[in-house]
Amino acid sequence: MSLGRPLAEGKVRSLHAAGDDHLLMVASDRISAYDAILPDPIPGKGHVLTGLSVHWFGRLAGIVPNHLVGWRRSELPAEAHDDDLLGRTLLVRRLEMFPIECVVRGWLAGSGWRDYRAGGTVCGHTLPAGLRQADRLPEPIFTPATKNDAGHDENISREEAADLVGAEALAELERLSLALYAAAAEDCAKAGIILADTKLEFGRDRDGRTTLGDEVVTPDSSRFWPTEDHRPGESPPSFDKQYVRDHLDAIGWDHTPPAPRLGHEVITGTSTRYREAFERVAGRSFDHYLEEARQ
Ligand code: Q0Q
Repeated sequence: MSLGRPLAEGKVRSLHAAGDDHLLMVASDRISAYDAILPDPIPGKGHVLTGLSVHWFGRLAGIVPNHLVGWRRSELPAEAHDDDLLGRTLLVRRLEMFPIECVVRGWLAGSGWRDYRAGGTVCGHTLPAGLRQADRLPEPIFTPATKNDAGHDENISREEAADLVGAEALAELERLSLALYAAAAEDCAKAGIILADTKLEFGRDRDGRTTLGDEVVTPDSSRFWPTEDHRPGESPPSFDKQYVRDHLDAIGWDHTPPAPRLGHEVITGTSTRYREAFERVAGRSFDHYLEEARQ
């Protein structure tokens, strides 16, 4: 039995209907770098990112309800019982998603660093002068974004975000996002990982309750930096994608698709980094997570 045509497909994940009130979210082993999907899948990546979302949904449930219904074989519909799907498939409640991405930044990187260099502000937050790339911010900031027509994230001010979702809803999304980031960043720090930023998505459930959706604090939705390698002023090494980026830079790829092949060593090294990220952040064996997914 297969899942059939997806309702929606992202770069590395797909959404499938599971009755009127639920969806199946399936994570692939595809990896993207410099906005391009690479031709070589990374074995285990989809399972690691799904396992991390399962971990964080449980860990953060005290702050806000979430859309996760099940992930073990016994909790999934028959069409998701394929051994290849177990551990990388979530059954979630359908939500009315808010049309903004709720990004929280504790450190200056990516588009935050780009916007700060251009004008000293990020999403309307005025930051101290003289900050360097990868500097820690005085306090975490809520920096919403929307998807533009080309599908790229566009940073917007909190006022613009309020125009999209309403002032009261935005205040709640900001409060929840900052609380979720603080809790996750504290856990990551204990695991020797800087959670530089994370992107969260929320929706309303059938009772109108604000509910955490999408994936949560994964290497695809967040920047994970090994604490020991952090050097302010330099582009920090990504915990999971550094082998890939170093390889692509070393062969001089100009970031124009199609992306080049990765080779066995980079693929294997990256697969190992994902398993390591899971075990350090979730504090449990990746193999045990896979066994539990088959129950
Ligand atoms: C929903 N997406 C993201 C996406 C393609 C994920 C719509 N619980 C939900 C969710 C969630 N999560 C969504 N819609 C209704 N209820 C999530 C952007 C898109 C693949 C995976 N889009």
